[in-house]
Amino acid sequence: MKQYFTLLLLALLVPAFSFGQEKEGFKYTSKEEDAYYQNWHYKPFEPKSEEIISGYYDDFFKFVEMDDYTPYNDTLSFTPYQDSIHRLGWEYWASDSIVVQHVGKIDKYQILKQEKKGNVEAFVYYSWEFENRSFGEEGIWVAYSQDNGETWSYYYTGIVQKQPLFVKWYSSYPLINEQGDLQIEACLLRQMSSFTHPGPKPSYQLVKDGLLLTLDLETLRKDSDGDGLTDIVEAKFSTDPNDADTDGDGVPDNLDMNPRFAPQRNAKTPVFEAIINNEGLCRWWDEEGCEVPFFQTPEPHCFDDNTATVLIVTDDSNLQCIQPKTYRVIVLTTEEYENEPRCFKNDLNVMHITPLFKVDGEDDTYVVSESIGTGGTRYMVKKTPKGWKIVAISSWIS
Ligand SMILES: [Ca+2]
Ligand SMILES: [Ca+2]
Ligand SMILES: [Ca+2]
Repeated sequence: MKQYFTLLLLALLVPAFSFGQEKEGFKYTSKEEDAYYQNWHYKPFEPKSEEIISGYYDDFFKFVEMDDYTPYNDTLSFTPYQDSIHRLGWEYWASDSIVVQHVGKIDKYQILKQEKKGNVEAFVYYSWEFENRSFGEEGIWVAYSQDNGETWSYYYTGIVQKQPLFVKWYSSYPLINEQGDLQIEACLLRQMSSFTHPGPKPSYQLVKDGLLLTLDLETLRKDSDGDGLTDIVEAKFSTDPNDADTDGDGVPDNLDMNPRFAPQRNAKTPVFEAIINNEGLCRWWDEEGCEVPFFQTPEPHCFDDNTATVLIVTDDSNLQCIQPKTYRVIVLTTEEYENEPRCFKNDLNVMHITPLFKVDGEDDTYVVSESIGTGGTRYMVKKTPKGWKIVAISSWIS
């Protein structure tokens, strides 16, 4: 959390820059690259219609209208715990001496609503793990303990706050119901303006108030194919909830760093892996010895709890089959992405990587750009007798 704010702060301070390493008088222009960006269809933000919002259904959880409810209130921004931290002011972010308090493994700062009933203790919390961080979106998760908080299980609900369900953390309605399931008041909001970086925040219109959302444990826990990813997470990843190994490469979905595409490597694949892993990249003055071999096979690497998950939408077969180390990649073709069956398409954190574009007037030389969040880098890629020499030539942070 603190790191996230530091990153945001850095993002505000650092403008676009070039490394000044391009050969003098040579700009690595590429007609292929120009054509790619000319065909790039930027879609400006448009609010969804009120009809779409009021007709919203959640793919997994039911909500019902209630008569007696806590009205939507857009002036309440912080939970009581967050508020107490904000009163400490900037010192909190600037100092490492303040110990962040946790419940289970979750920072109290992320907790929206918590309750204890007999041996059961549960809370609803925010996490950014599976959301699009460029948009600052907050996923709704549930933590559940049946032994007085000794051991905890954590479940993703698939709900993204305000997209369009808003979960009312300030509701006075009991969180744990008679069946031991979770319930929380909610409403439907319509986003009226786009996310901008660094701000201001988007505005929202209340479309339907007075809803009660039930987060039942059976649905939260359901893992139809037993691969360790719940059906809800598989829907977010566009993996098969009824097949433990979606791409059939022998690595189960929960461990696979690229669960949707089996490795079918070719000579260009290691270029994309080097860029994503930030490994094997050359400095400009390196004459030799840092090439990435053409058919380099990566060490087997499996997902662990510290691995971030990103979405890459691409039709480039060289890129689709990568086996990265630093990120778990969910790769969709543009057609798959356009036709996703989910009711509301709330993206994972999006990473953009272009294909390799041939540089005009040079042999065996390409440019490629990669970006995630608010920053990106453009690389020159040159074929050498042994492999690929990859050099960062410019970078930007907006
Ligand atoms: Ca599963
Ligand atoms: Ca699966
Ligand atoms: Ca697999």
